[in-house]
Amino acid sequence: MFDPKLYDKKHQERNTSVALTVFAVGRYLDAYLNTFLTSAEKHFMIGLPVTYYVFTDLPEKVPKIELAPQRDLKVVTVQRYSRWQDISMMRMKVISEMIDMEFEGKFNYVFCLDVDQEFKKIGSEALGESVALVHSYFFNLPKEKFTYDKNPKSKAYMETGDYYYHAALFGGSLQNVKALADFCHLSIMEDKLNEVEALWHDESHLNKYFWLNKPSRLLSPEYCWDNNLPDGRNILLARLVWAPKQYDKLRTRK
Ligand code: 5GW
Ligand code: MN
Repeated sequence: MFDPKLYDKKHQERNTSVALTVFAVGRYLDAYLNTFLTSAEKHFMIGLPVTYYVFTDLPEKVPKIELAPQRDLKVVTVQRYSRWQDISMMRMKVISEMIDMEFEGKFNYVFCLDVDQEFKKIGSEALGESVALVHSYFFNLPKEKFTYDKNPKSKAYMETGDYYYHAALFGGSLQNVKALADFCHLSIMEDKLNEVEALWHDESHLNKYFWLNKPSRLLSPEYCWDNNLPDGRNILLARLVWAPKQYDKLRTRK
């Protein structure tokens, strides 16, 4: 195992600062945001300056959590799309715009996460120029099982790949995350023009991006583990865990 203190020391010397983006739109805010933020304050890049950017349609409902020194939280209002696929996909556009309008000059790295998860222990070892996460459902499966988009009409189409990446966490330098977000957003828009939608939405496009542009740092499924998986004995330390899915409650239309 690596020594996390060595990574922290390097980043403290370099004055590394990190932006963490998270979307909590509609019912996802009440269901997940408080656990996400309070666990991040305890277990995400402790010792480095971190600013949370919470994107929501319900800004007044963002929990007021107590922040440690050098930590900050900003709330950005976004529109709520009626289709959940669009809620998920529009994140790429918003992230790209934020990098240009807000992050440039303020941060060295940006990390983008799903809200339905809880931090256990993620340190500065996870930082890198271009960071991708191996999906915990596929790390021990053969490629034939990977759920890449298989429709040649979609921009996300890929015949084969190397890993199946999970879109619940990605990150890197501002420049690299901007390139990823632009690639995914433009591909999503082109698919819309062609009246197709990739199998797993933004995740399909992200997989295509990382197939064409290899990440510099690959995070193991420890970094986004689902405790319902049977092969947890191989996971020494679940560093981020999936919150229990509440699809019946959250995915039905009001
Ligand atoms: C709602 C219904 C179905 C799918 C997604 C949503 C949804 C997602 C939403 O209503 N509000 C919202 O903020 N999201 C954001 O998109 C959250 O940050 C969420 O973590 C992310 C991806 O959606 P997930 O977590 O339901 O997707 P999976 O791939 O983890 O199942
Ligand atoms: Mn999720």
